[in-house]
Amino acid sequence: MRTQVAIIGAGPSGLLLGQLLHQAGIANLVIELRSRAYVLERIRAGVLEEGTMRLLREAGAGQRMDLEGIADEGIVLAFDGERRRIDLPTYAEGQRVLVYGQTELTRDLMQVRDAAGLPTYYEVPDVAIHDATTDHPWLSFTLNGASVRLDCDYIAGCDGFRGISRQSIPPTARREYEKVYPFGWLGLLADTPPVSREIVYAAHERGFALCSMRSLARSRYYLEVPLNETVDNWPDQRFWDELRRRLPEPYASELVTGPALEKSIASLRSFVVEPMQYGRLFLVGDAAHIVPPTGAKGLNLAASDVHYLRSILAKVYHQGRHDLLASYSALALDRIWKAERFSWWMTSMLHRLASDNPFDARIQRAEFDYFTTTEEGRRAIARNYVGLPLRAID
Ligand code: RFL
Ligand code: PHB
Repeated sequence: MRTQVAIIGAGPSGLLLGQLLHQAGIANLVIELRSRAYVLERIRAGVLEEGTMRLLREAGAGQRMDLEGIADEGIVLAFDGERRRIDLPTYAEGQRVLVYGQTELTRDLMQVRDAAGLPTYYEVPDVAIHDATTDHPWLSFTLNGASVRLDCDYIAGCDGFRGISRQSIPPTARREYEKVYPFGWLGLLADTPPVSREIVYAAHERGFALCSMRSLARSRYYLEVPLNETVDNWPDQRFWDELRRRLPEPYASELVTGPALEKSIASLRSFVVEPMQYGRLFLVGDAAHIVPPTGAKGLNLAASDVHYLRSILAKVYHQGRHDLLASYSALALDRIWKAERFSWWMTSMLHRLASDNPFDARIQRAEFDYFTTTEEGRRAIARNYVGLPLRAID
């Protein structure tokens, strides 16, 4: 088999990249370890930046997003019962964000890929990368029980944090930066009306809580929990009681509860690998970096990597600009490190830290006051939250 760009992973990075390359006239094939249903069942991100929305529209996958997504013009930050709203358009040059579930976005991308008749292989084990530093890289994998060789010009490693792409780069050719937080997020999805039309980030002495949504009839809530917690310890009633204790008024009294459709615990991590390329292998999205979900940046960073890689590849194929290939990692990392900083900072300000030192708690409070009450503080939060600009490639 042969294609121009072999894409490993059918998450948002792989599917978006595949569609945008196709529109630039570049052939590609997507290979995914899991089944289509499994990929669609993962409940993850919910907040899209305007740059991400533009890319999805460009990929022809923006129709349902534009109809069903919930535009969010503000976020609410709370600290021990006190609420402060940050108006996004006021402080971020008219920009806002859109609440639209990653599950829906993935479904839309799968549909446009199917409609364009582009090849995606699901449930493919044993993917391995070969000859990445030569002009003739290739993949091997098992398809319907048979060993297959896929020759290509370039490989996009879009296989998430636990994929094989990053691991295929020799340890001497990469450097990893990591911070693991001593808490996780317990998430709950329920068919109840969201307690607030805008996302609420609430710091509380019992731990952080987040109120989000998937639609005006479906809520998504999170609670900070110790790392060793298990979902079994959290029957629905305990979750709702704890959430109510951590939320400020009027949310605490207005919270509508109901049976959980899904409950899961995610650990929190900051991670970056440098560089994000090795010969003709390019890492995209979670394969190269992870942020704690507090800034809602993970999926949006994946989209910005896609923007840089497809812009470069389009110029390589259509204008012979091979010189641009070497610039991918540096271009992507510039934006990634700024989003890493913002996500780390939001996480540190709003979570009950491992430290029991009352000094740290006072610093968190002072930070919250400074950033939510001053013009420059609000501007810093809003501009980072709606997403820093994507650079054009020339
Ligand atoms: P994914 O989504 O992990 O997809 C990778 C795909 O690769 C497949 N794969 C392989 N395929 C072939 N061969 C192999 N050996 C393979 N190994 C793995 C996997 O099966 C999978 O299908 O990575 P991608 O595409 O880079 O997308 C990244 C996003 O999914 C991620 O950044 C976000 O979900 C992060 N995130 C959030 N991001 C936001 O922008 N806004 C948010 O509000 C937000 N909230 C969140 C989040 C992540 C969360 N969790 C659970 C980690 C909230 C949570 C709770
Ligand atoms: C979500 O809706 O799942 C969500 C929203 C905002 C975040 C993280 C997750 O910061």
